Amino acid sequence: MERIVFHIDFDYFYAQCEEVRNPELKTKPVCVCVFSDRGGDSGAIATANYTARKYGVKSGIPISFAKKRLEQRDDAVFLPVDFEYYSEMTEKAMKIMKGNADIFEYVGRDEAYLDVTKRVGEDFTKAKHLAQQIKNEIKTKIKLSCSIGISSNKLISKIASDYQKPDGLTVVEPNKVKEFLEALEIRVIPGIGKKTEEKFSEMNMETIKDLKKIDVFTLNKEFGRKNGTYMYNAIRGVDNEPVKEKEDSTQYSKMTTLKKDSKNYEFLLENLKELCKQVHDVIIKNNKMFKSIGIYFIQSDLTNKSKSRMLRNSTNNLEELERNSRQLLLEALENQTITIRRLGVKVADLSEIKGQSNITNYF
Ligand code: DGT
Ligand code: CA
Repeated sequence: MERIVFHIDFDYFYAQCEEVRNPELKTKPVCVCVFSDRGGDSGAIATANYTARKYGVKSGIPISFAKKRLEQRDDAVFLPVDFEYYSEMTEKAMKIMKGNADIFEYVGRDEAYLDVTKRVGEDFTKAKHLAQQIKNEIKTKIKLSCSIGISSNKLISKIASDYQKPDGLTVVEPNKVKEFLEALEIRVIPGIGKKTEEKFSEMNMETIKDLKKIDVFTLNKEFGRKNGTYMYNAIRGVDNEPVKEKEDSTQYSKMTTLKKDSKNYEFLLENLKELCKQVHDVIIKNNKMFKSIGIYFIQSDLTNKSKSRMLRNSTNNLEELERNSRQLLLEALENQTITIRRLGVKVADLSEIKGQSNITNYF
């Protein structure tokens, strides 16, 4: 059976999120910066919008370089990262994509694979329509643009989603794979880094078509059996990796609708404790630690409110979760005029517990 797989990747994600909450930024070069704690301009660019990229600004370069490159643009904007806000956007985006997939695999904060084989009845024309619908739904609901690659496997779809960015939609049907790949530069193959590319370049090999002249034995000898075979297959568009069900696990949250709308501390605290326990259970079950804690309200007029804080160290400790949530609740209630209808607790900035050294945290 021929599969149909989407790879969806959001365009200039952090910078686009910033444009969404402040549309005036759209015409300006926008750089999202990770300022280091040394002060001034020390730190690096996380990402930049396409206007800034025209001037050579890209992920990873020092903020000072970016400023230099944008010297002639006095409208250039440099914003600090706001991970919490981007996580909220990720969550919304993933929800829309998940609703449109037979199998949904979360990859990273702005990236996912969808197996849609069944719902489009193995039909590429229907698949293209579905992709357009997903793009429209994302645009209408959360105002973001993304690029989608469609093919019969994850590898080609990933390459295809990057083929026409931003706001791209690229379909590579099985009978077009050879033609599509051969024209591309070697570096589009995921996993082929700068060094490998240079190595081939020295051998006068620039495109995938050139690379096909090398047999699998030579590739294995040069790169080891695993990498060599991967490369040999990848440039021929061969990839059998299934799309595996995986959800966004960058944060866990639990929410409850209160028995009555209220802004009474004691009443809310009771509910909050229960929510902390539930979130903590999920954390332990998944073998995780968290570094940030948040509480959020949906108020009686259906508006939202949230408050969060970052801990000094990651933890999976229930008391710490309860204590911080309680403080956040107190702070939030300080000037609370309206009653609260639903209450939630969230932990984020998760990390994996490695080894046994943290076992005491369970008790
Ligand atoms: P694109 O997909 O080429 O239109 O642009 P982005 O910005 O979406 O790039 P992508 O998909 O590689 O990365 C997604 C987000 O991850 C990006 O908006 C910011 C973050 N990111 C990427 N590279 C870096 C980096 O080097 N440092 C930091 N702190 N964040 C990064
Ligand atoms: Ca992206």
